[in-house]
Amino acid sequence: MAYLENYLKQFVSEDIISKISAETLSFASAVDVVAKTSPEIAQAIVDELRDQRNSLKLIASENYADVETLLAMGNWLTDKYAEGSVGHRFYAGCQNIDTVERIASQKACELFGAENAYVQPHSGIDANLVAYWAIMAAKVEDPALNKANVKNVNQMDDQDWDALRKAFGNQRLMGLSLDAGGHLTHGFRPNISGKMFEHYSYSVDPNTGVIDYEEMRKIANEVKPLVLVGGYSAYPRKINFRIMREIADEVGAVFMVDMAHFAGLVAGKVFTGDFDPVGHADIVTTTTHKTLRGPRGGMVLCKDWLAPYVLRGCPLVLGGPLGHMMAAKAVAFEKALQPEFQQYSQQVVKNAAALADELMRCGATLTSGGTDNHLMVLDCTSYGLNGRQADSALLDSGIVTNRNTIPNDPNGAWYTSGVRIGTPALTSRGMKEDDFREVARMIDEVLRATKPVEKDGKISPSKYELDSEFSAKIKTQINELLARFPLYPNIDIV
Ligand code: DSN
Repeated sequence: MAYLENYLKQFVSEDIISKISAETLSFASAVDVVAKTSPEIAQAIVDELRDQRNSLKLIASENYADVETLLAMGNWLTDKYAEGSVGHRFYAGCQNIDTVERIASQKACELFGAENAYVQPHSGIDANLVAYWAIMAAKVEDPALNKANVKNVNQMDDQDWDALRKAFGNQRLMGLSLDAGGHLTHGFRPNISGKMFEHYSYSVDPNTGVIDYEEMRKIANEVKPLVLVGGYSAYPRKINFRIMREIADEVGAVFMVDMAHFAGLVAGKVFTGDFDPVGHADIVTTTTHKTLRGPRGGMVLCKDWLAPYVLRGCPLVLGGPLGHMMAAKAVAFEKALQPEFQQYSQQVVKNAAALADELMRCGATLTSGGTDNHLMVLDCTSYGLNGRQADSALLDSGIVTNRNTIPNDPNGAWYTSGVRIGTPALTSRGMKEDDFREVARMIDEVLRATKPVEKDGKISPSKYELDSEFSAKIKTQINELLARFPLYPNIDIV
């Protein structure tokens, strides 16, 4: 394919064409065309690139999608309705969406060694909803389990679903507690999963900060959950999925893993054997934009017995599939299949280890005493701060993190006592261990320089003092560091 070259050849010589950056041309043209109708939106797109370039992004769930992935999203695949699944659509003319979805699913299966992949979910929440309804639907149709004798899922009305919920009685879900790093969609009340299921938690050992599998086994035996969920959004350690599989089998639970945070570490073969969920779990959900570095979206991988139900995700739970996003997922999976992605994933973990080590050398406390994945949770109380004061002070100095609970957090989910720090994004920029050690020292310096503010004899939970000259000095250091690692160097539009 040489669409650009063929077009330009009409106007300029091949020598000039060879000097043109296709990436710059693509994005510059796109922004200019958008600007004709919506100049403010075009400006926001350009501003976002500038802001991303200038920030020290340590949000553990964020990354920078590859240029190919970005470009695969902005096209007319978005214009097609394609409810249903590959070869089985409710609309005519879906041949190209079929191609896109089939390739994306095949690549996902290849990447993760999965029996089936469903690439339609628009987000991680959607992927988890598809998984939960698929599990319930499968149970309905399993005569050994269908105590309610409810109908085929396609014929169920509201009363049937209601009867199903009541008949199961033990429609319980057990996942990692929120304060220890679990996710809202793992059965917590603010999310619909907390209304679909009676929720139970397992947690971490208070002394080690690491998941206590024997305690998990004990609770699972008492609760007998329908679904045992593994996975997290703020737990800094590997999880042994072989042990969780054993526990699920012991209590007759479906074993589900939400690998949204560490999918890239699985794809990159950092987490293998007991720590790779795909061989162990019945169903695995993920987002595609975190460590996996793809477009913003979700995906479900499952064993054959769940596939007929998972593939009904649309229209049971999801709206029409997003063809342009599935195209970008296919591109991202292809990129993740390359040896460079394995090197990247290994570097993410090495960088996290270096960052954690240097923070602790400076005197910081990390939950569980460190990390063996892409993230860590820094306990800010040793600096006399809560999470909100700490993440705001860091942001003032150009360091972007997010506040997070620590296990049994006395400050609750709003103020919190910790900040979550991750390495995927800056590793994509090319930073290595020594750079992250420098980052660790800057974080420590900022937190040491930040002081809580007393008001009416009480410490304010949100106010703090940080000398603006000091913040400016740190920002200068950050700019110098970032300048060594240009973001999207082939795009020259800002
Ligand atoms: N918002 C994601 C995160 O930051 O971990 C999880 O949904």
